[in-house]
Amino acid sequence: MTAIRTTCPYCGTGCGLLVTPDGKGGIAVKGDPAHPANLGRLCSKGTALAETVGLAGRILAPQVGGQPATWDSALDLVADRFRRAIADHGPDSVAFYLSGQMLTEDYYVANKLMKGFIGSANVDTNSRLCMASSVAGHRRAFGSDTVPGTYEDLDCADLVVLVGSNLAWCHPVLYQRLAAAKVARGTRVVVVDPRRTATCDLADLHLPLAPGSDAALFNAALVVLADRGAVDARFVADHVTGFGAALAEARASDPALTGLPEADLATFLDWFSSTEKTVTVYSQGINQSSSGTDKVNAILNCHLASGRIGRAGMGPFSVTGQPNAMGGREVGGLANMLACHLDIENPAHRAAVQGFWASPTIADKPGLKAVDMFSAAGSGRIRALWIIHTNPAVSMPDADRVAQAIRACDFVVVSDITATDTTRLADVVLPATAWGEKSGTVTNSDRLISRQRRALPAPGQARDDWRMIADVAARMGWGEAFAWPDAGAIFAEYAALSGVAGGLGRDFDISGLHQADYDALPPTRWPVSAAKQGGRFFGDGRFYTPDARARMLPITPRLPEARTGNRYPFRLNTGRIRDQWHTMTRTALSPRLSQHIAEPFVEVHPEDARDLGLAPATLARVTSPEGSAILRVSITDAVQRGQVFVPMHWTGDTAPSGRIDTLVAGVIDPVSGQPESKAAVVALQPFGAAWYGFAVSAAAPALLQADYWATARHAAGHRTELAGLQAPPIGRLGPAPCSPCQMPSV
Ligand SMILES: Nc1nc2c(c(=O)[nH]1)N[C@H]1C(S)=C(S)[C@@H](COP(=O)(O)OP(=O)(O)OC[C@H]3O[C@@H](n4cnc5c(=O)[nH]c(N)nc54)[C@H](O)[C@@H]3O)O[C@H]1N2
Ligand SMILES: Nc1nc2c(c(=O)[nH]1)N[C@H]1C(S)=C(S)[C@@H](COP(=O)(O)OP(=O)(O)OC[C@H]3O[C@@H](n4cnc5c(=O)[nH]c(N)nc54)[C@H](O)[C@@H]3O)O[C@H]1N2
Ligand code: SF4
Ligand SMILES: [Mo]
Repeated sequence: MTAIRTTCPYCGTGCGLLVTPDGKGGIAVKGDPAHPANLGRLCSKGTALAETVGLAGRILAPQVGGQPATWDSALDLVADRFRRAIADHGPDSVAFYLSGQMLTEDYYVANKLMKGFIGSANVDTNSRLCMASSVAGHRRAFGSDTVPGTYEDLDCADLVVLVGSNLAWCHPVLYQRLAAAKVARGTRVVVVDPRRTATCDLADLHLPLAPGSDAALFNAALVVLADRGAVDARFVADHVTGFGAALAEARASDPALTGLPEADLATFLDWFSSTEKTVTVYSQGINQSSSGTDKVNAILNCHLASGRIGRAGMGPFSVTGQPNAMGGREVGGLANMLACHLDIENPAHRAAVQGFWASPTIADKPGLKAVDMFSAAGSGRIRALWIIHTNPAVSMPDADRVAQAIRACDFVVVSDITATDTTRLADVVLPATAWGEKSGTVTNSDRLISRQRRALPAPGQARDDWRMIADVAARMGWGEAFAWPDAGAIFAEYAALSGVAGGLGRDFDISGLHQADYDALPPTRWPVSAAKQGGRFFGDGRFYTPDARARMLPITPRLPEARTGNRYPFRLNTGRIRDQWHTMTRTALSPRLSQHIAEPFVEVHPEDARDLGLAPATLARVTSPEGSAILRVSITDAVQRGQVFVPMHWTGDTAPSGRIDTLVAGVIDPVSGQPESKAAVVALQPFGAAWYGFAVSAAAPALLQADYWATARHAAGHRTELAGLQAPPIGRLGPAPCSPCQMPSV
């Protein structure tokens, strides 16, 4: 069979793939040499895609109240419950919680239904946990959520500063690209991260700054740019406002907040001030912070002051996490945006969107952001909630409370491909087609719009996400406005709306793309319009603010709050591992990917481990004011004293006591509403297991009752680690099933 050109469903690098179906439900996957994002390269997760497309565990039919149901009865119920909530309690009593992994077409339909027809802006997305601070920082500085540069800038920069980004594990193909640039032209690399990560292998300098102190670092950089004559006075005079106030505030801030050794700080400031071709890449170490938006603006200040923006080899570069995090921002997935980078607060923008949609209404104020949305679901303010393509019972901060809120909410619908901690709390579960079974577009970190193309048939009764939403819209009485025959027709409508936005002077304009282009659409960088094609933004010094000038902001560094004195003396940093994707519903299906790290862990500094009496490879109990977890101890000086690191991936299905978001407080950035996922406060103690064990089983273990267990795919089936506080009675360990785990003895 011939290979189908498509795009990887994992990270925002957006690698192109060549997928060849074998005709028996399987596929072979290769990197697409013609895709500009990866030029044929793939990472471990992309390479293992073929191992994760089987139908094991897939939801194949709608379920109502845990029982199989027909599509008609399930969709009638969803439409009826949403309609009743709106009639009785108003449009703001319903909400959608979406995902940066949805296709642009799915997002467009959901956003149109909620903002234009239901008339509420209660449509938010897991991008609130991910990109919201970057979005808010961009909008404050540029007047729009615009990523100025492209990946080519990494190829031709002289200095790349990676801030709060573990690129080696989280954007591995970009990391390989940077490594190649370093070999080719000696690019200097600086990693700014409290933790020594795999990415530091490439670094000429690692700055293990104090958690949350990035704004103090970039304020220091701004001062040095000014003092060493590296400010682009012309650019500032012609195109920037706020330089004086930002510099004054930067001078008032104390670089010692970073806790960095003076010599390392001085080296960084030397390199940063003297290298014109500097790209500052930033990710969750910046965004997931109670001062995330300020940190973003502290970085943008430096690039604006030095005029290092919009030209080859330089610029601030917020790399996106999910495959369509960028697309979701473009299409209006966030509760405080309209489609196509139009502003909800702007009456002319609202009128333009409503006019284009010929819709009965248009949301006129921002809706609830993720953390508030789930609080509202728990308190009865939200009566009907539809969760699509995300697993908030695991990934939201204060996850037990979020699970409680989903349980308490009158009516919850979840669209997923497999059973999860979230689907188990839903009134209605709708089976979605997965990657490989559906068609649409995604936008990656450098504004390339790429096609995902169908390579496999839809299994069972699974339906595309956009179609379920359109089916419900039709049942709510709006069939005509939601009557697209296919994803290409949705894209065409979206592209036309972006032309309206372009006409209003917005950056996002793809009106040059038409339905006829859709099937064969090659990776295409936006904008695509009569006025502009691809390329970088802001080289001409024109920004999207009313006076067309960028804004520098005075930034006062704010460290994470102490909250609870000495009872919780450690900072909990959380993040990702190389071979698992988020809540593991797909990557954990691959034995190969499970080999890298098979169990949740807590990284502890050797001196802290000694003081706490934690021995290597034993278990620790980690406690916060919100909850508690049991994790395997990994002793390493990659973390600093007083800090611990735990991965975010494990769930009720894979290691119930390793669900780390049950410990993370719902503290948010006041501007972006993004949670501080990287600086909770915790205490540690030995778990004190009376016994440890492991089991290898052909089938997935069921009904595990041990105090601690974690299970992973293995070449032989499944491997499960177990431990308990009480020694099992000796007599029970005979031929009968092992009592702690209820598994046949092996
Ligand atoms: N393998 C894999 N890759 C992925 C994903 C995945 O699940 N697995 N998910 C994708 C998604 S959605 C996202 S958003 C990206 C995330 O990509 P990254 O942001 O690179 O990943 P994280 O591990 O969340 O966090 C990055 C680093 O921030 C550091 N950090 C913590 N606090 C601070 C701080 O105060 N300042 C600074 N400077 N750094 C700090 C952490 O130590 C961590 O190493 O990854 C994408 N890629
Ligand atoms: N402590 C801590 N928490 C974090 C983070 C952190 O760094 N630390 N990072 C945050 C970030 S950046 C992110 S992006 C989130 C990610 O968190 P989530 O979005 O909750 O994680 P995923 O596992 O990607 O969830 C995707 C869900 O969609 C389902 N799915 C897969 N394909 C399809 C499909 O085609 N259609 C539908 N309808 N469903 C599908 C999957 O089975 C899965 O249940 O986690 C956030 N939470
Ligand atoms: S780098 Fe990201 S997009 Fe590329 S193959 Fe790996 S996970 Fe997929
Ligand atoms: Mo993310």
